[in-house]
Amino acid sequence: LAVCVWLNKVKTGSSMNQGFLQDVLAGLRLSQKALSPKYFYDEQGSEYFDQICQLEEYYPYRTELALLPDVAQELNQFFTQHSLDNVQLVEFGAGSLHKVKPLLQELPMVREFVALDISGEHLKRASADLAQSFPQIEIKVAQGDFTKPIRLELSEATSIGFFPGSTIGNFEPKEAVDFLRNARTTLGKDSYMLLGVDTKKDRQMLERAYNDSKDITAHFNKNILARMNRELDADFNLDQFRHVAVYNQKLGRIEMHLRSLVQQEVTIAGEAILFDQDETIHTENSYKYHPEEFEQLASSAGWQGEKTWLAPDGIFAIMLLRN
Ligand code: AVI
Repeated sequence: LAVCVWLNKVKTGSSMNQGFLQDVLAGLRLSQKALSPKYFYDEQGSEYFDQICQLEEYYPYRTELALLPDVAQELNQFFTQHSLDNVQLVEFGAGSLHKVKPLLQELPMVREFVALDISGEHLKRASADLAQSFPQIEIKVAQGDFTKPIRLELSEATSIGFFPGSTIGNFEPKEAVDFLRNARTTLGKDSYMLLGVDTKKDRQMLERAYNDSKDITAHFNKNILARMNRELDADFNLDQFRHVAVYNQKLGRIEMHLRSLVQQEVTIAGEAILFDQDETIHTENSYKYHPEEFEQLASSAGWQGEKTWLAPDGIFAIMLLRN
């Protein structure tokens, strides 16, 4: 197998938990309680997310996946025209590695694939699978928190970053700029970046995607409470919280919250946290961008818009940026 676990576990067990506990306590001491959505993705949370991607209501996943074969074909032409015959693909937040397959199928110039994700076990399994389908490509996986600056020792090949799924929307716009600037440094001179961006659209379609009829998104959201119970010796009663997802049109983002149904006290690693009835923990933002708006944001991080592919009705965009 061509898989090599390369930067395996940038952060391991206890140091990861230490950071988790500190972030949780800091977030729950705020007047608007808040947790970072990156903590959704332990084993269980990554599994829930995979289930979300199979939901009829959750259009971003299937829409992007349907667009990718065309994108890949055009990228092939583009790389050929620009005589780029040695390319390494770097996926940020790689998760289950479903999205990279249509690219690898069409792009023979990709010799190396580097997958980064915060959930290492999930990624390791997925990459072993990928290696079987693409034995000619060198596959490297690294577990790490790509919301922070990272340094990868990349080869001399032309780098193309890949950040599908509109995960960029889970950053604050300012953090998205920081991420894109860091990615520019990571990927180096003459690199490219291919991103999935969920677009602004009517409220109904957006809110449906985050309030599915099978309640998988609710389980995904509440998993952050279950995870604190598992890892931080917390005593959240999941039945005492309700999943809430609404579109904040003014800020152009879906907001997910967990609303406390009663006044209650929860203990986390010995610290008592009080909840008023109806008080919420803000667990996620998912920003939506008009393509031009996103191009503007990317340009403030030093990237130039090269090409945009739009899904039918403009419900999702894939954008190629050039360093
Ligand atoms: C990973 N990310 C792009 C998803 C989103 O749509 O913001 C996470 C998600 N949250 C609820 N459903 C899916």
